[in-house]
Amino acid sequence: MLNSDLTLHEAAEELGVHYMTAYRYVRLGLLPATKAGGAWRVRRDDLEGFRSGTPTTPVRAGRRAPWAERLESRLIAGDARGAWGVVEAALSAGSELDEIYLDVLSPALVRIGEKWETGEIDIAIEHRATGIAMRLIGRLGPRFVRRGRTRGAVVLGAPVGERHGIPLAILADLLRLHGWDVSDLGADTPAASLAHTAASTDDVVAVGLSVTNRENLAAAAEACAALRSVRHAPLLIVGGLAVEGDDHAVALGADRYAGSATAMIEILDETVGASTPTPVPSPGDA
Ligand code: B12
Repeated sequence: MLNSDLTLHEAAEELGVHYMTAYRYVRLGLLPATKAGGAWRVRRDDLEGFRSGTPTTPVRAGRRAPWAERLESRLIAGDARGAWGVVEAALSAGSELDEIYLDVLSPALVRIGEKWETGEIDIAIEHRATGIAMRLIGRLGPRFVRRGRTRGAVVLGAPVGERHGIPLAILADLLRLHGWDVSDLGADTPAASLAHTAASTDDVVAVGLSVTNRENLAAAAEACAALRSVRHAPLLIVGGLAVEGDDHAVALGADRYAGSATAMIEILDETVGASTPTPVPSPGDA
């Protein structure tokens, strides 16, 4: 009987809380639960784990809460509302917008990738989790936009064949937060289209190319060559899991390597953005 499932009503009763309170725990990712036949089920050991866990709140303690694990659990369960609940709870507990991407969503996706790689979860679960992750990014995106004059335009894209577009979407929002006007062309962009977009206006100061899958490195080199051929070629920065560092980036035909959004922001600040101050968020932003 130790690991027998409980209904949410039974779990609430054992915890001595109202059903809706228990439901809220599930939605916030605090109490692991799965949905079977339209009803929530809670494993006994998860209930015990929850019962013996350190009480959460106040705000500072909340910042250290394991939001990534909670989000991972909601993503794997296919629970879109619960996943958004975790994001909201993390924000209410004091997490910054960039932390939601870098310390909550990204580690959750990495863990999901590992679980897929080891066969712990099926590809369908990973695809469903990815869909929810994209919807979370869609909901958070507008909060990253800063008012006022932008510091310049940046074009982002991935080479032909590269289907990992989430890294770009995250990178785009993080750059927007720092005042850059970003055109994210997303995954699988033809080299000629990337080059055309980069050349379309004079205010494109940089292009960021993301390569996750090593099989797409040749296409990345082609994209770099096309971008190099445009008049007033902007600064070309490559990054992503498939790129091994500075020498590799230069060998692909780029100017610079950046392994993270922070590194790219620093490069932009040093090279093209020194004269343009970061717009200050207006009250009520984010
Ligand atoms: C979601 C996902 C998918 C989705 C992508 C959907 C989408 N719209 O993006 C789908 C299902 C399509 C997919 C497909 C595949 N995937 Co996949 N996928 C993932 C997963 C789970 C999450 C990816 C993600 O968004 N990560 C979170 C982001 C934010 O992290 P990130 O990539 O490190 O990006 C950050 C930094 O690196 C940096 N960065 C990234 N790019 C750039 C560029 C610049 C310029 C800069 C400055 C910074 C920068 O900033 C980002 C933001 O912080 C990862 C697991 C993982 N470890 O990430 C596997 C993973 C990337 N996939 C993998 C594999 C093997 C595949 C497939 C080959 C599987 C298959 N056999 O079909 C295909 C390849 C498809 C293709 N041709 O591209 C492997 C890659 C191994 C490798 N490096 O070769 C991983 C690591 C899974 C694993 N553990 O094995 N995948």
